[in-house]
Amino acid sequence: MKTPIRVAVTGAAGQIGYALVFRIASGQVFGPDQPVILHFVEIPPALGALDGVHMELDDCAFPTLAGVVKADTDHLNDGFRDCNFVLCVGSVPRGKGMERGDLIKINGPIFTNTGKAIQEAAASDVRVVVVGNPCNTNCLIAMNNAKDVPSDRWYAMTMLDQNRATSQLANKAGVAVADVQNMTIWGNHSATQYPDFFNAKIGGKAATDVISDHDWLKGDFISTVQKRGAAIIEARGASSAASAANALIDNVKAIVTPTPAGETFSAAVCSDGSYGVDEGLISSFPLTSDGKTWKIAQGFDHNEFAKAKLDATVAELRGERETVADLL
Ligand code: NAX
Repeated sequence: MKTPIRVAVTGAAGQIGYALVFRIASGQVFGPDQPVILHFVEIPPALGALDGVHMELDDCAFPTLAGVVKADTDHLNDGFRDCNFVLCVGSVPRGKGMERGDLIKINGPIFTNTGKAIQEAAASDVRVVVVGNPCNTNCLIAMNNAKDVPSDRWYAMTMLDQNRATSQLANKAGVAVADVQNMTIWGNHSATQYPDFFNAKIGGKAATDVISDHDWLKGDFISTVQKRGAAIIEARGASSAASAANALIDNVKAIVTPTPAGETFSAAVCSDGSYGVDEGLISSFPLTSDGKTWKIAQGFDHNEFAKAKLDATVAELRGERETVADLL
């Protein structure tokens, strides 16, 4: 057996956590011959529920689960100790009447502590994926509070948006989802995100050649992807959980697996200035991975329509960075 890898999940007793941890423990993420030690981090009031999740994990008797470590948020270093992956799912949800700016201010301090603890306690090869919203800016805060952890180790999740967009395109074109490639999400994981159908391919051809209804692409397609989270809440009475956990699994797999030639995946990473996105912002791009680190794929063209969309989402990220400037 290989040496176990350690994977921390914050907010592990929440609904995404419940849809996530069994799949990691079962070997679906890192493979059937890779033991995993799960580290769960929760706020003190959720520790009872966390014990229940732990009991259920024991009851699955997964051969790949090599241990469980539990810590509360007052002991983050214990939670992240020697972890190779830290999946930051936990955060305070947006309450009724709460503005996005309020949410950013409430969650910001959580991520300063998260960043510091990752730097102090996690493994030297740690990679971090932030899911808890506002995920781009939470990731920015954590990264800036962990200056010794290289900037290519930080990701905020836009894979759920990519998956949503991929399904929409496949349905419209009447093809399998596997036929859709390079479906990139640009910018912020928010209603300003830009799902880039111009550079998407369907069966190797430009999506705009396969789908002739360009009004749909520019209108309903984009707004359906942007507002899908709200539509799920409306229909289910609760926010996306299984699809979010699934996207996180896709995201981690995309990070640890070399990307096949010609393909890309979306995640928000620290901008190097590519495509005119301000350096240092955590913004979603088309990426390739060599299994260890990422590169921003170059050569994606943006016409005037796309440039306006990208500018709007980057402007929002810039504004969020200003809101949390004192935490960076
Ligand atoms: P839940 O409210 O079900 O679970 C959140 C869990 O986090 C709770 O168990 C809570 O006790 C815990 N928690 C709260 N503060 C914490 C802290 N400081 N440290 C550790 N744990 C803490 O929410 P859930 O539906 O699981 O969603 C989790 C987060 O994912 C939310 O912020 C949500 O907005 C975000 N999402 C992000 C998505 C993305 O694509 N990036 C999509 C899905 C989801 O909406």
